[in-house]
Amino acid sequence: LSLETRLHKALERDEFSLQYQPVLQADTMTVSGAEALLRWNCGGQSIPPAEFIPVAESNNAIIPIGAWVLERASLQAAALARGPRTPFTLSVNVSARQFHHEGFLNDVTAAAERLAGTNTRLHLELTESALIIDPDAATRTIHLLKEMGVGIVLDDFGTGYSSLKHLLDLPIDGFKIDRGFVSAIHSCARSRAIITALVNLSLGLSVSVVAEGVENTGQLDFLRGTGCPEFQGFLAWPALPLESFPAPGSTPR
Ligand code: G
Ligand code: G
Ligand code: MN
Ligand code: NA
Repeated sequence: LSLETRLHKALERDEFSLQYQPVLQADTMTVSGAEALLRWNCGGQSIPPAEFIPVAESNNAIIPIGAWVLERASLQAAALARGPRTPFTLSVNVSARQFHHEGFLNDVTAAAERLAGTNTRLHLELTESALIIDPDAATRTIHLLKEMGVGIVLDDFGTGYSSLKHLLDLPIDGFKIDRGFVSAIHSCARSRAIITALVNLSLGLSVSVVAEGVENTGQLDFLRGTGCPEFQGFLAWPALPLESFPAPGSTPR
């Protein structure tokens, strides 16, 4: 069977699961949030999202799959955040097609209602392609999400069709620094300059910024020096099954 065919049956066969990568405060090394990452176990074989998400996006399977991700993540949020003490951010990736689909706002509303009255804030991670497909529709949707208290974060910021005008025109709550920049911190002065500029931009705009793919203390020390407030990466934890997710406020090792 083709990947495409298997993907259409994967939901009814209950082959998807979510893992959660901890997001940490850079200064205290404490857990402050989680990014939900989709996993597909296809007949005992784990297929990486980089392989199946593009296929799901091209054949619209991403619509029911994306809805399932929002539902599952919001149902599991209480177990991740564990009690009303520490503010917690749950980040969910949203593909451009899903974002522009008619059912999307209903799915997010249902997810936001599950989180209401908890300490958990919902952030949706969008790539800028979602803003470019139909800028007027994207603007309307983002304003509606904002009214719901749902945050919009630009994923892989600076790697795609980045336009600083998005940050000017839209009520964006933050962006994520792509791990390509982070992995080059040690070897590339240009990467360091770009990261420094991105962090300064986020501070000037009073929006959040999370550095992705932090793998060693040298990278973390550099990021701290720039004032980057949050990070995720193998230095702290990889994506984990729900049962292994550390308590908010805890520190690795
Ligand atoms: O976990 P991993 O590094 O393999 O994820 C690779 C990429 O797949 C992520 O950076 C993300 O962009 C995408 N991805 C993971 N989970 C989801 C999801 O639930 N929805 C969408 N649209 N993309 C996801
Ligand atoms: O596409 P997106 O950036 O949303 O997803 C993050 C992806 O990066 C996930 O697939 C996750 O497994 C992967 N990842 C997370 N931390 C690290 C890291 O420290 N190093 C590397 N190489 N990959 C990472
Ligand atoms: Mn992401
Ligand atoms: Na990313």
